[in-house]
Amino acid sequence: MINVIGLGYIGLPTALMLASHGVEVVGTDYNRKLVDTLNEGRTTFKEEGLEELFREAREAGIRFTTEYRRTDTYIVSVPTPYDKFSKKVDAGYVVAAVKDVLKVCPKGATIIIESTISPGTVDKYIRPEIEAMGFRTGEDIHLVHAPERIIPGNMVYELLHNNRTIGADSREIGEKVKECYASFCRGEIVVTDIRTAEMTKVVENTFRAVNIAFANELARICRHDDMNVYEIIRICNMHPRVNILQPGPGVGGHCISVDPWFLVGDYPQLAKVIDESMKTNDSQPTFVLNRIYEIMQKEGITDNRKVGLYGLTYKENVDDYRESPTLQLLEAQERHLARPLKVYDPFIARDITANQYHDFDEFLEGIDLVVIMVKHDHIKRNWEKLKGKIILDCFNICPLEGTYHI
Ligand code: SAJ
Repeated sequence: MINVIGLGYIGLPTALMLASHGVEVVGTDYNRKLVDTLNEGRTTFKEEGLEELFREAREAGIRFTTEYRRTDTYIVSVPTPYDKFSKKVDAGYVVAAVKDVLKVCPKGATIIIESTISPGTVDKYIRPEIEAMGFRTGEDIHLVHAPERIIPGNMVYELLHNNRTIGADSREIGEKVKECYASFCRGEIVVTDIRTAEMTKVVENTFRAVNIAFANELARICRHDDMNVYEIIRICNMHPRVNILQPGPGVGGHCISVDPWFLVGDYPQLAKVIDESMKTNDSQPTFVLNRIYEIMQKEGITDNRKVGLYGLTYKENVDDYRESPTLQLLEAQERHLARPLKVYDPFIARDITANQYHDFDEFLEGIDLVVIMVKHDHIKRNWEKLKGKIILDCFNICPLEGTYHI
C-alpha cells in the first residue's frame, strides 16, 4: 500500500493514477474539508481528464483520510513555498510531513518526496530531522526524491507519458521506487542520486523562466522601436538551433515563478543571469500596466472603469491563480492608488479580488479597453463580442483588426 501525503495539484492526480493502475492507495491530507469533498465523490480542482481518473480510482478502492497510515511506502507531495525576502525554500511542510510519517511507519519504510525542493534540502533539513528522531537513513528509513514534472492543463497525459527522475541513496531503493512508478508511467525513468534529482528539477524550471525572460526582454526592445516581436521570434525559431518561448503579461503559477529563486537565494553571487531573468519576469505585469496607461492616453480614455482585464488565472484553461500576472498587475496598480480595474475570468467562480465580474457580458458592458491577460479557449470563441472594443492582446491571439500588443 502507498500512503500519498498531500492531495493538492500534484498529490491528488498521482494518487489517482497509482490507484487506477492496480496499486492500493490511501490519500492523506490535513485539510478535513478537502478530504470530505473527495470522499463525497467530488474533485477539488479542474483539470483535463481528472474527473474520469477520479472515477476509475474510486472504483479501484482509493481511500481519503486526514490520518497517516502505517505502510512501507509514502509519497510526500506538500507545498514548498519560498521566503520572498531571503529567496530561500521553506521546507517546513515537507519536514513536518516526514516527521508525521515517522510516528507511524515501520522500520525499513521508504519516503518518496515529490515536492519541489532546492538542491541540498534533503541533506540540510530532512535527513537531520530523521536522525534526530533516532532513525538511520539508508537503513531504518529510505529517502527518495522523485520530483514531479507534469504541467497544469495537461497533467493526466503528462503523468502517463513524461520521463521521470528518481533520486535515491542506493541503486537498490531507486530501482524499487522506479518499479512503483512504472506501474503507470510510460516514459523513461532515470535513477540517480538525491542531490542530482533536486538540482535537475529546479534547473528545468529555471531554463524555462530564463527563456521566457528573454522573450519578455525582446518584447520590450521591439516595443521601444516599433518592431513586431512575434514575427521576429517566429522567424528566429525557424533556425534549427533556436527555440525562443513567447512573451506574455508575466510569469505566474507556483513553479516557474518560484523555483529559480531557490538558486538565487542559495547562490546570490553566482546566479546572476537567473536573478536578472526573474526580475524581468516579475516586472512584466508593470510593463503591461504602463502599456495600458499609454493606450488609454492615446485613445482618450480617462476613466479606469472603462478598462477590463480578461483572465485572472496564472495561465490558460486552469483554475489556479497563484502568483498570477493579473493579480501582480492589480497589486502594482494599487500602489498608484488607482481605482481597481474590472476583472473577469470564466474559470474563477468565487470572488478573489475587487471589481471582479462573474458574467462575461456584464464585464464587457461599459468598458472601452479589454486587456487579454490569459489566453483561455473561452476568449477564442468570443471574438465577436469584442468587436468595437479597443483591445490590448498580451499573446498575439486576437484576429480583430487594430488590436494593440505589448
Ligand atoms: N509563459 C510565458 N511564455 C511562454 C510560456 C509560459 O509567458 O512561452 C508563462 C505562462 O503564461 C505562465 C508561466 O509562464 O504564467 C508558467 O507557465 P508554464 O506553462 O510555462 O509552466 P507551469 O508553471 O504551469 O509548469 C511548469 C512546467 N515546467 C517546465 O515546463 C520546465 C512543468 O513541467 C512542471 O511540472 C511545473 O512547472 C512544476 O510543477 O514545477
